[in-house]
Amino acid sequence: MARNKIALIGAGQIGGTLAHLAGIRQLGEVVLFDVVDGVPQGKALDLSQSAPVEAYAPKFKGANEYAEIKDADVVIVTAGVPRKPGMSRDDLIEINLKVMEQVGAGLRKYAPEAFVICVTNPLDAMVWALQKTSGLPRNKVVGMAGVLDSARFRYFLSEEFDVSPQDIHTMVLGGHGDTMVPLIRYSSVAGIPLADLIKMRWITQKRLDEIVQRTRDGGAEIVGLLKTGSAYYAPAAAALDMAESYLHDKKRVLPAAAYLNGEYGVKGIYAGVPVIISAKGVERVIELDLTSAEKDALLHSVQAVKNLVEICQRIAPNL
Ligand code: TXD
Repeated sequence: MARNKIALIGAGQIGGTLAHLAGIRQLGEVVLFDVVDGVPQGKALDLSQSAPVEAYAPKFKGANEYAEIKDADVVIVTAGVPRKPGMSRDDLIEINLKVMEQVGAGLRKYAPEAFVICVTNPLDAMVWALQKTSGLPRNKVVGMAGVLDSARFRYFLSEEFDVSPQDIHTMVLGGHGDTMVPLIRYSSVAGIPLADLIKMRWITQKRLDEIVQRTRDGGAEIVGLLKTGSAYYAPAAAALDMAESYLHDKKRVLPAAAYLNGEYGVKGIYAGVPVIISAKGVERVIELDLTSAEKDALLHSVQAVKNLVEICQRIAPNL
């Protein structure tokens, strides 16, 4: 059986972690691409040398030429620059938009059939730009943020309740930024809604509000600690879950930045919503029956994404 090919555009912190996890999860052969000469090659060699110990069949390659990503099944894009302390995700827009133009051209030429997961920030605007510049079908280009934001929410709740994070389900909608919308009503511990857990005195509303805020600030908290960059272990794990759902036709229901074509009353931009990811790509956008307060919060977040997309269009009027 032919192996799947996974191309990682950007061989930095997240790219390297993605390659390692893809090896451990035996997802297929991995090509690490970067503009910096030597880094993807060095990481690929290092990873290949971990194979005898980890007991996986190695097939890692480092590259500086887009031709090497030819016919990739999945492409995960982390190319660009990350945040430093004091920066917002939106401060990255100008540099990373140029990067998306290059990556889009590479995808168009060498991997037009791929399922593409964008991770680069500011996420919702960059995935929009990547779809435009690559010209790939909208259901084959998605952004990763919701799985990470939900995982952060799950972890904080698991700490609070002292239960396994595995038994916690959460849903985070909207853009990947300060306006993201962690949905309390759709979050539960083994099916027990958070509202019931308040009644059961497991948590107070005030404490829950603090955890929601910590989730919104989850990325900045790590940037503040690391000082030299942003989170990479959890983002890589989250992006690979999306890749696996596509490669193995798992039909996972995951929050992702998906192209909205009228769903939630939004048209023409990407924003975080629950989707089903199958071998077809984004098979379906799930339209939740939101309360008016939830809908307002989502539309507020969508407005923040629209503002970023407008900045992109001012910088690159051809998009
Ligand atoms: O939830 C999410 N979506 C995110 C997003 C969570 C955490 C971090 N997120 C964003 O991912 C972050 O703000 C950055 O925009 C990306 C990548 O983060 P990472 O921590 O991996 O950044 P690095 O280590 O700086 O790696 C970026 C690599 C680096 O090796 C550069 O040489 C390379 O990108 N790079 C390029 N590769 C290809 N082509 C071009 N043009 C290019 N420019 C830089």
